[in-house]
Amino acid sequence: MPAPRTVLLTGAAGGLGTLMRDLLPAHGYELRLLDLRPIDGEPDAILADLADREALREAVRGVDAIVHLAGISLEAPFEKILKANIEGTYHLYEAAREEGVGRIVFASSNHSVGFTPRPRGDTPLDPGALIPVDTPRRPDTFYGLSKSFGEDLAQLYWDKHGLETVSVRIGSCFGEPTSVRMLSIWMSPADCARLLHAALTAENVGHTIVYGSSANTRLWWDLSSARALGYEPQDDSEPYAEKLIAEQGELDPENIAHAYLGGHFVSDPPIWPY
Ligand code: NAI
Ligand code: 15L
Repeated sequence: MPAPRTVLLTGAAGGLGTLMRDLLPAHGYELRLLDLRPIDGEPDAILADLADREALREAVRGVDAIVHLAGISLEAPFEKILKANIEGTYHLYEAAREEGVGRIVFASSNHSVGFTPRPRGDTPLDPGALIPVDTPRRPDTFYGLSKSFGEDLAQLYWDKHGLETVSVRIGSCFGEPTSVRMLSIWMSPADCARLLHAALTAENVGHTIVYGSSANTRLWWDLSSARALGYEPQDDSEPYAEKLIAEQGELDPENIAHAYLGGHFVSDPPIWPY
């Protein structure tokens, strides 16, 4: 596959979309932007709902690849998740298939495996204790379930139609980690752009699932499938550890919200505001 240059970024108005709009062009991409919501300073952004197949077909026409971030990014009533994340992702894959787009990078989430017990032990963990990418899926919410669906959809479109996907189980991608859990699953925005670039350019990915995080000292999962794409994370949450642990304390093994990869999503998930 020739290196992609023109990339459709769905969810471009969102938190991660805004970060990636700033960082991906430096990796050589020309971005086409799509979201439900308008984007300040981007009059050419495509305003479309993932429910609108015709708009999606037009949006994907001629692009080399798609980075699919759009959708509900937290827990919500099942009907909303069904429409935006499950049906919406299906519509995007159909549009990509119909228009012959060869690759999608899908924003999956740690919440597709959120009910996996987090590893315990000294930091850094022994490599054998890290959660592997082929751990059984254990969604912690309807939201996590929709990401599991997206991963299976990606596998189907690879097996049946030869449409490649890298599914990135993103940990927490924000400017800084803000909780003790995030020390283990944080992905700096710059590392996220590096990982998306690797996922867009690696050869013969078929359907590959990777975890998305920086090279955190307190890492919980195995980054080897991401590294195999050529991803070389440069950042580590450790400089934030002392302050966050002083403020919040260490994770408490007796607290259900601290016991699993998905953190508080297993017990008291934050709810999508829209
Ligand atoms: P966000 O909620 O800030 O942005 C999502 C964007 O998708 C919004 O701009 C929204 O308008 C758009 N959108 C929602 N429904 C849509 C629809 N039906 N049609 C078109 N656009 C629609 O979320 P964020 O944090 O930017 O996350 C981006 C993606 O990455 C999401 O899929 C999320 O599940 C995933 N993710 C993000 C993580 C993070 O740490 N930020 C962690 C794990 C996964
Ligand atoms: C996610 O999947 C969410 O989209 C993001 O907002 C964070 O809450 C992240 O997971 C997390 O687990 O911290």
